[in-house]
Formats: sequence, C-alpha cells, structure tokens
Amino acid sequence: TMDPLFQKAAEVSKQHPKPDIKFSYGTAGFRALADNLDSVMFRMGLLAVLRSKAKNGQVIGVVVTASHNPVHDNGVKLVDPFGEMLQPSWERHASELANAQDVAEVLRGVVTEHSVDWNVPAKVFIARDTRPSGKQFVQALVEGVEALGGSHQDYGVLATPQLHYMVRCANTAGEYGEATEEGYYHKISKAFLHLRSLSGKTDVPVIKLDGANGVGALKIKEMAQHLNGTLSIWVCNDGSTGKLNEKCGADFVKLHQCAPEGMVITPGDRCVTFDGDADRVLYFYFNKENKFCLLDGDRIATLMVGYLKDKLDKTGVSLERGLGIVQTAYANGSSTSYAESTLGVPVACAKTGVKHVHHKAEEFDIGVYFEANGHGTVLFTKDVVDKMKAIVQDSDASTERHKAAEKFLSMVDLINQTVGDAMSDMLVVETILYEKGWSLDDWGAAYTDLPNRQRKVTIKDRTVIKTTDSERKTTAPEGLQEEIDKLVAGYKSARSFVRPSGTEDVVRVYAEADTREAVDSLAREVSQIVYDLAGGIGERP
Ligand code: G16
Repeated sequence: TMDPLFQKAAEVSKQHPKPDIKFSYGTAGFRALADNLDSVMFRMGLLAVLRSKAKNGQVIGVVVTASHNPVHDNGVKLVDPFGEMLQPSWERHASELANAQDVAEVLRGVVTEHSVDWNVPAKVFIARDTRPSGKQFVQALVEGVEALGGSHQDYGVLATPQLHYMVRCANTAGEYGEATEEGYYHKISKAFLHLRSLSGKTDVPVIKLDGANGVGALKIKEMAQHLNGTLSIWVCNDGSTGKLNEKCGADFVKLHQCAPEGMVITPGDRCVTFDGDADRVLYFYFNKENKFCLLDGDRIATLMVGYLKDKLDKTGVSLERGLGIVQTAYANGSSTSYAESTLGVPVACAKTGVKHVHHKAEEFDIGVYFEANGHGTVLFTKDVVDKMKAIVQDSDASTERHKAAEKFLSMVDLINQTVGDAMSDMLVVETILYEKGWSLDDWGAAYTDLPNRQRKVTIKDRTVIKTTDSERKTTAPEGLQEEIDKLVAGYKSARSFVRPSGTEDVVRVYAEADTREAVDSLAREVSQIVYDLAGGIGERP
C-alpha cells in the first residue's frame, strides 16, 4: 500500500538533487554550507513522517538551524516526542537517507525494520532560525512531509528550544503547556513572576544581552513584554545591523574569552550572551580591575544545583536516585571539585552533545546537566514533583518547608526540561541571584576557574581521530594519546584532550593548566601534535 507513495517520493526527490557529498548526522543533526543542504531537508521531511508513524502518530519536530555556525551554514535536526533529541538508533537512518541514491529503498528498509504501521497518521512540527536560507528549506521539508502524506504545522521563526517545547506540549495533551508561542511565554513568565513575588523584593536588575544577531534577540523582547517590568533587558546585537554569530554570541565569547563586539560595557554591568538559536547562555562581566570574567555553563550548573539542594534539604524530601550534575570533558576541573566537595553532589561525565548528557541526567531524580559552552537544563522525575506537590498541599503555608516546596515547583515550571534554553536558563539564574542578593562578582567568587583554552585544528579527515572515556582520551591515530600525555606531564594541574567536532569540520583541542601562559602553550603544543600525527592541512598551529 505504501510502495506507490515511496515511488512518488523518489520522483519528487529528483527535484531536490543530492550533491556529491557524504552527509552524517552529527552532534546536533546535519550541518553544512547552506548551498549543499536542499536534498537533506526534503529527505528529513520524509524521515520525520516515518518517525511519527513509528511513534504511534505522536508529533515529531524538525528544526532548521545551524545554531552557533556562521550565517552561510545551515542545518537540520529531528526532535523526538518528549521534546528530546532524536533517538541515536535513528540517526543511522537519517544518514542513510541523506546519502541514498535510491530513496525508496531506504524508506522501505526503515518501515520493515520498525514494523511501521502505515495507517497511523503522521504529524510534524517545523521551525527555523533567522538564517536567510531557512525559508526555502522549510519549503523543501514540507514537500518531503507531504510526499508521504503527513500533516505539518509550520511555526516560522522560533528559538530552537521553543520548538522542542511545542513538541512536548503537543504529545502530553497540554499537560506540559500550550503548544503555541504565546503559551510558552505565558508558562515561563508566570513561574518567574511567582518566584519574584515570593522574594519580597522589588528592585529591578538591569541586564545587557548579546543576542548574537539571531533569533534569541527577537524572542527575548517578546518574553520581556510578559515580565511586567521586573527585569530591564537591553538587547545588543539584535540583528538589525550585524551578522549572525559574527564576533558575537555565546560560542564566540566562550572560545575567545572576551566580550562580543557591538556592546558598550562598564565594570559591574551584568552581561549575558545567547548563541545563534538561543539554546546556549553564558554570563560575563568586567570586574573592578576591568578584567573580563566569564561565568560559563559549569558555573550556571553549580548555581542551580546549590539552589535546588537548598530547597530539597528544607523540604526533607528523600529521593532514591537523588540530585546530581552531568558534565562533559570540557567542564573546568574547579567546577567539578566545587560540586563534589563544597556542594556535596555527585558528578557524572558524558560525551559532548545534548543527546548524551540529557540521557545521563535521566539517571537522577533531579539531574542538572550543562556543557561548559552554556547548553544545559534540569530534568525532574515525576516522583520528586509529586512529593513537592504533596508538601504544598498538606503543610502550613507559613512554614519554611512549604515555602521551599512552592519555590521548587515554580522552578520546575520555569525550566524548559526538553533541552537547553537560553531564555529560560537566564530567568532561572536571575531568580537565584535575586534570592541570594548576589552580584556577578559574588557569584564568581564561589570558586576560581583553572585557566583553560580551546583551539581548532583543521585536518584532512577528522574521522581518523577516535576517542574513548567520554572523549577524554584518543585511541587513534596511533601514538597521539601518548604524545598528549607527555606534554601534559610537563605542566602543573594540567589536562588536555582532543576530539573531532560533530558540527564543524575541525578537531577541537582543550587544555587546562595552572596559569594563562602555561595553558596557552600546552594548547598550542597539543594542536601541533594533532596537526603532525593526524594529517593537518593549512598552516601549522
Ligand atoms: C551543538 C550541540 C552541543 C555541542 C555543540 C558543539 O551546539 O547541541 O551539545 O556542545 O554543538 O559540538 P561539537 O563540539 O561536536 O562541534 P549548537 O549550539 O551548535 O547546537
């Protein structure tokens, strides 16, 4: 019954010719020069239909974005029914379909392998970031969805985490919220305003926000309309003049450890930066000595954990799997020891990529995950939410226990549990700092980051680099790890690792050491070794 449809899809596919490129579903879906992505878009429309049917007709999301990458790139990723990243076993299908000569054959294969019931109707939610290539790509996607008889809803331009949120709302019959943009602002702002009202304070913090010239700049202005003047947000790099992610945005700030262009900053200003699709957030400021200070994803994670632990302790709720933090290899060593020793919270490590950290975090009742680059959120089990609800219902409203549980529940509503969300995370941070009465300098004093440095090395074929131990060690090419170990041994409190990026055609090098000079030198030496042993191209680092 579906075979004629597959033939039709293969016919339409000819209008979206595949370039001679090998595509691979990476850290966050496909990423490439926009010029090369039309066929991939059409085919992901096809796959989204199959995925929806395989998931019993639940809504599947598709986001057209290349997030932190330059404006001439684009990308696409699928969102699973609970708003989480596509199940890794389906990434193989995505890659096969993107590379297929015979589209119908791959579709048949997927349907057979997963015993897809063709009578189940499919529904797909679509959104895109502000890239100029996005609109035409949504058109290609829609053609893919329609070729297989699926229905779709196009949300237009959204921040990536907003689309993740819509998918979850739709598949929980509204229990998570209403699947509209207005519904998103309403749920989050309501929780934020409730927490503000519980604080008993009235001052209005001022934030300077770097919107990366992307969608986050547009959407935070919408969100601000719902905050009843409780926060004053100055949006810089709002896309009106500058280019997306160019010398601005969270990726730039993290990589170069400096302020973005397009912002006038004085010491003491509270600065925030989003990335191009608003799924990452970082804080930064200049201290009294006018030194740039970054408060990264690790820092945000520890702030959230400290807050949640305090509320948990006050309620006396006991949990089977407890509260924990998930980090990646990029986590600063100081944040790990602060979390373990000072906060007394277990720390797990997972591979880079939200899909990895997210699943690891599900092992806790309250799982806080953050990548150092600012991508993260918190996951709560039903058990902990139910226990908090019971306390609010059964205890006297004037008790510490009641208040703690009430705040905890508002936090659950404030947090977008589907994926890292710059807007929601920022409001969480603002809530915690407000309650503590902390400036960024107070927050920064919690622990001191070890000096660290990231670099990129370009090599002929980055797949020659194989890693193990949550990407903290390489197993290929031969001899690389031994050389890195030797270099690291020459420095104090040092650590370094290399891994192929899943979103850019580069190898990433990370180093940490006791001083700025030491870490810069270690990062350079490790980059040189990668260049020499793994087939570097272009200029030697
Ligand atoms: C994506 C992923 C992140 C990851 C980043 C870099 O971010 O969502 O989890 O940390 O890429 O990945 P890689 O080092 O493999 O290139 P974004 O903001 O680009 O979607």
